Amino acid sequence: MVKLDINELKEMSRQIRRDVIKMLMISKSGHSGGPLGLAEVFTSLYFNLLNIDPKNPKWERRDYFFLSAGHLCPVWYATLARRCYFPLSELSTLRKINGRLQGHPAPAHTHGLPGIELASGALGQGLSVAAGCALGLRLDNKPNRVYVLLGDGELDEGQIWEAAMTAGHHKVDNLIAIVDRNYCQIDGRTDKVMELEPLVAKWKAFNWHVLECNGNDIEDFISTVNKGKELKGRPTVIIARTFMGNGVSFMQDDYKWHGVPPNEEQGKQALSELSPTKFGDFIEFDW
Ligand SMILES: Cc1ncc(C[n+]2csc(CCOP(=O)(O)OP(=O)(O)O)c2C)c(N)n1
Repeated sequence: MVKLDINELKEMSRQIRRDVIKMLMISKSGHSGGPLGLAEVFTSLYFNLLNIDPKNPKWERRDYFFLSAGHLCPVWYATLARRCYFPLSELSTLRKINGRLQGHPAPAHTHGLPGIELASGALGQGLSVAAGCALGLRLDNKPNRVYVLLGDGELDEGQIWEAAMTAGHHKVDNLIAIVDRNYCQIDGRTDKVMELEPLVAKWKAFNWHVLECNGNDIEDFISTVNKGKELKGRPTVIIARTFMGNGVSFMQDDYKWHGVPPNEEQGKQALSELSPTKFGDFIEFDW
């Protein structure tokens, strides 16, 4: 099991941000803001928290991870490549026709990537899948945990709350949902589009344990997930506060970066703010 120390985790999350910027500059299309905001969450999950074996993605004892908000996949692709699920060089194929890194994720058995178990992109479905998976594992007396990542705007989907009610009712305590609470969604701030507060009270009313943390702080996020693993009798939701576009000054906390890539000048600027790391870039640009 690979576990990086805290300084390496921080450096890896910066590298993953650099990867996301370069991938988007090459594809000239895709989502910048959400993926950049989640670099710490994905680094922590894949380099510290998840019980996984990249050499054997279908390992029977693995923790399951589902990305319900599929548009966030650039950060997932970069993390999976850094964790050696597939070659780093393939990151330059984001959104290319016939490639495995489509604009929304596809699983290995449908020509997608190893480590991906659910096609997503249509918002609202992942929590239902995760709850069913966790229930099935419990029925089989398996110790595996199930994690699912949801966007906060995604919580506007009614199916999320059907799944929340079901998981709460069945006391599915091998399930941890993470909400990317960046207060931004495609059309604006979440409070303007559809008020979610009081969000903690809502999840509690559906019989969930609720934890909150700073999702851009690796130590806080890891200790919160570890706390969630100990909670019994109910599913756990972690409301992880993040900033959309975190790490890039002109994208930070701005919903307009939800679904657009940086152009060359903006990409150069972003990379100058994210200094190179010891892990190295997957591609060098000939500016
Ligand atoms: C069922 C469905 N409806 C609408 C969309 C279009 N859509 C894509 S992303 C998005 C906003 C999601 O907001 P959030 O989950 O907060 O993601 P973030 O903006 O933080 O990346 C919407 C409405 C979709 N993908 N699926």
